Amino acid sequence: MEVTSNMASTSSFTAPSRKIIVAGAQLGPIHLDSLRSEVLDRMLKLMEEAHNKNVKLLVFPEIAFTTFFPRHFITNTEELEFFFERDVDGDATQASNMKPIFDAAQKYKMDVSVGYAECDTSAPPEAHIHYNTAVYYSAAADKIISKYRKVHLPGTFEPYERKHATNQLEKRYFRPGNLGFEAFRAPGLVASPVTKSSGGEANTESTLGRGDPIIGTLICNDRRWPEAWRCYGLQGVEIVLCGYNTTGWAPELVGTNPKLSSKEAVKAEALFHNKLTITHGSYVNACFSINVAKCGMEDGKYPLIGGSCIVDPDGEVVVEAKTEEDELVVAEIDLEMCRRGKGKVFAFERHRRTEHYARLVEQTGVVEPELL
Ligand code: CDT
Repeated sequence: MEVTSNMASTSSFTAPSRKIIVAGAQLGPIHLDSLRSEVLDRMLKLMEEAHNKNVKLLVFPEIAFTTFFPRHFITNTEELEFFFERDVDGDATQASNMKPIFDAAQKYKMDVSVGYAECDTSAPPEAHIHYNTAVYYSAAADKIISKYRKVHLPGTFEPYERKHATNQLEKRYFRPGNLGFEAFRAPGLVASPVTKSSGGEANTESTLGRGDPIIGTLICNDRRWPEAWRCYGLQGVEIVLCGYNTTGWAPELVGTNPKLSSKEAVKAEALFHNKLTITHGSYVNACFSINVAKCGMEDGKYPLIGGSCIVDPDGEVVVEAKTEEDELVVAEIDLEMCRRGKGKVFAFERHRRTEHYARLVEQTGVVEPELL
């Protein structure tokens, strides 16, 4: 039998490498009075460093260009609009703060995912329709090939009553994402992928795990929701990208364990919960994840955790940030590693029991069993 490039299961066939050098570009603190141009310079510096390390896919955090403004109660519309990026004619590659990022990505032939506060310009400006968004720019396609809008918005609409509480007003400033959890394939990242034009057909035995990488995006709080990971897992996701701004101290929001006696212990717990969610999500969906913080003490007194890391499909942390400053976390990942989990313990088609999962989509809050 003749061996063709899209035949995975023939014994004499050597599969092309599916290794990619990927990185998270952790950002240290950004303050209310930080200049956009300074932030942009920091981001471009990280991109240059990534390019020097031959990175082909780079992930920036959630709301990368400004301080994490949802901690502030802002009632003046103009003041609030300062934090939002406007797509020009629906094309974020032209948005003024973001264009230099995509230009550099094209120069370096590097894919980039970046989080930002989006003002939806397809609606009239007075409507102020805002989302917490991340876009994925593909260098090979030279355009944005995926947009994701954060679904799970944490916090409250009204500020907390306690005077010095740290607010989390995402429910006030953003709408819940309306684009769902749509995985996508990114071209140009692996050698000789099976494609439609090479005669491949998706979801056949011989093409599974041989196409262009399958990617899904989460934003911060989304990572705490296994449903979100599973939506991507069910699309065969191989890399999940997740930027975050996670507070190291906000008892009102987090429901901090009252036994923790110091702010350091509370922050350590926040770091632990971060790692718990991303290692779990990566393991049970047999995928890599690139998890990237904006971190450090913002606006003088609001701590954000670091802990940016790349996790493999076994749930192991491959590389982790050491600082709470601008820092790259880089790893070479082999997508072939996803096949083991996807083919065995998490072979969904063999082991899932959807006849028992109706509650997951029919019910939102908790309904306890009848009292005894
Ligand atoms: N930015 C963001 O989504 N922050 C939330 C805070 C929730 S606190 C448990 C997060 O999940 O990190």
